[in-house]
Amino acid sequence: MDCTLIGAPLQIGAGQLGCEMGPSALRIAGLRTALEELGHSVKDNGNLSPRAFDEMPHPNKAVHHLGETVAWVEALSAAAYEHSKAGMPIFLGGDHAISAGTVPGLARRAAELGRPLFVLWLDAHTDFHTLETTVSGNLHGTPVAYYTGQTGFDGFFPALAHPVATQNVCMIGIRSVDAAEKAAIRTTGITVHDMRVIDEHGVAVLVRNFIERVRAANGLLHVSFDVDFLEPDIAPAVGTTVPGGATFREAHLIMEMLHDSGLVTSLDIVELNPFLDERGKTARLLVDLVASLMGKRVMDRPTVTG
Ligand code: HAR
Ligand code: MN
Ligand code: MN
Repeated sequence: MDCTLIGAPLQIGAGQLGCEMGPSALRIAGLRTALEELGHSVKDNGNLSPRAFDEMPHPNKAVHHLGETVAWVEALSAAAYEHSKAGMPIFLGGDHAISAGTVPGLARRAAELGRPLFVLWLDAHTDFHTLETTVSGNLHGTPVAYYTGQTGFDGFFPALAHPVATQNVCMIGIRSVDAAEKAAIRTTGITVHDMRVIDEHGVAVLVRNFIERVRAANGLLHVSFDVDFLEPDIAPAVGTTVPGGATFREAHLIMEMLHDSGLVTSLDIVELNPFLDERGKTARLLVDLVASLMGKRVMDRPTVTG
């Protein structure tokens, strides 16, 4: 496969600084080599930067860095559209606000191809606030509401030409949802698999069901991987750790199943804050997980049972 690495060192969407170093840490942890060893060709497109921007006030006084975020969203949307023309774009965040740009750009490409875009959202959080409901004002808590076309961004974020259908969004790993998000998400078609669902059923059946839906619809599949999806003990390098996350094997299994599906067309790796890491262990784990997504397996065959 032809992979394109696109750094998006956005950090002001999060409540603490450091995600700006995420793309560097992923590169230093050996992302390119890991992909090349699997036989992929890799082009590193370097890091994006936003156009010049002015700060924008918002009636919700909690909202901060809106002008800067909007400038990034525009740059990322254009880059995602461009780099999804051929090969597999891998966006190196940066905080999760980058997905407010990547997903709309990919949705535009999908619309052009006449195929639906599906999003697998691996996260502790639903990120379903609007500019009006966010209490923290941290805009990494808003991308899903934006790219699915909820009201509450009008006049601030770019108008959305191709909102992602809520029925095409599946969240796994959820364990921290604010009251306003909970109320809003209930009325949508978004599939929310919280940690309890994983405990009761295991990740495999959840992923398999979603993959089959994507396949049946001839969809493009974007995977958005937030570091806080993982259990904090194995992935401490994130500002919003929540206990009770996905284990090492659950995360790898999801990646391995996604690889075998052959359906994944793009990827975000977000919220890595190397300032909070322990000797690079989170960055290295993320590189290993991307390798699993891109074909690394223990035996040279998919797992066979029976
Ligand atoms: N819901 C909380 C807020 O809006 C926490 C959002 C945290 N989001 C991320 N990405 N870290 O998932 O502030
Ligand atoms: Mn997130
Ligand atoms: Mn999160």
